Amino acid sequence: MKIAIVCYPTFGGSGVVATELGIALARRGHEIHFVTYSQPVRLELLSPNIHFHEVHVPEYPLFHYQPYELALSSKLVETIRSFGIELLHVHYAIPHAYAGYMTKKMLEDEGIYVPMVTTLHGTDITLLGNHPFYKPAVQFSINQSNVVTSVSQSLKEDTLEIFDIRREIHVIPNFIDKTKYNRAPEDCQRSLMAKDDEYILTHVSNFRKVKRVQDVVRIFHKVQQQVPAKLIMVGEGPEKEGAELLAEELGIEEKVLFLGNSNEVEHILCFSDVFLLPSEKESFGLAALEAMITKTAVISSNAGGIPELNQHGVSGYLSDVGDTEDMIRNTLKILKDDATLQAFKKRAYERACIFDIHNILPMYEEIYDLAYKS
Ligand code: GMT
Repeated sequence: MKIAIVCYPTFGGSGVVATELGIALARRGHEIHFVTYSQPVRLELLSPNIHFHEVHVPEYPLFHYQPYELALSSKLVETIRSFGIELLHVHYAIPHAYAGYMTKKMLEDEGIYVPMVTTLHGTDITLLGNHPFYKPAVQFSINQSNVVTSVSQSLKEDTLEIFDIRREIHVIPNFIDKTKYNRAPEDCQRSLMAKDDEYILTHVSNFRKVKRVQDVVRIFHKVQQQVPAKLIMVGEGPEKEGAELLAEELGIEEKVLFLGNSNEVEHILCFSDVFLLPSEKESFGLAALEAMITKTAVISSNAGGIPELNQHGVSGYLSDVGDTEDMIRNTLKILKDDATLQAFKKRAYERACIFDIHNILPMYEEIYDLAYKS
């Protein structure tokens, strides 16, 4: 099938899922066209089945806000026409589903019919879509999609609660390509990050408020008082500075490494023991899945879709949002001896394997068939 994928090309989870999905579909023989404002960060290699079409938004001084949706839908119309695209898959409703709807309408005017699949990722529903400034447009464009998917049951329920949705929402969980994470332990250069006797705790996110990165630092502060440990913080975002300041205030700045955005998350995760995800909202928690596939136990909140991934007492532990004391206790339970840690690591890996791309990709292919026939 010839598929156009619209996504954010950045380090955010929705962009990562869209990119990995496109790469996997291309390997299965589909022709994939990414349409976005810059080359997606995880799209390192273009192949004969993968194309990238850049959306340019010229700066014009009259506009206080440059009209990205207009440029995106125009680019989509041009791409769909030129390449005979059969299906449009938009990731993250805002503003992609809206631009996708306009694309469909413009093409219908020329007698071209292209079905649209919209995948809801989380904050497009729970934080932004919810806002009265966006809500009518988001609800309308979700209802106008031929097929709607969400990355967890929890996100589906949130969507049905927040909006008046007339479409069925199909749950297709996020996925991982486990072959990308099969680094041998001797290739993991753990010594670069910590001493032999130190545990490594990791957090990866976009450092937005919902991630509660200060909780991450506070949990680590107490944990390192009990066991030797380092904390690796990966990502960039508005809350990063506050987390750095807190680490300084608590006198642990030498034990907390802020690495910024990285294309090598799997290298960092491969020497991690515990992944911390105390988020206030999380529709799925892709970063936790990436940690689990590298045999890292997860200490998380029980927000949103996280319990659909992290199993309490199995792959890690879940606590109420903000209950850092419980998260500290749970981290120490995992780190209490090597046998316990290894058991959690093994079970985290086994749980993550359920979300391997080979299990999830056929679900998307089924959805494409459904949309195509609609
Ligand atoms: O985590 C973020 O804030 C980024 C955001 C995105 O859309 O890029 O992530 C959302 O989508 C991810 C991929 O489906 C999910 O794994 C994240 O849980 C979700 N984030 C939130 O719901 C806060």
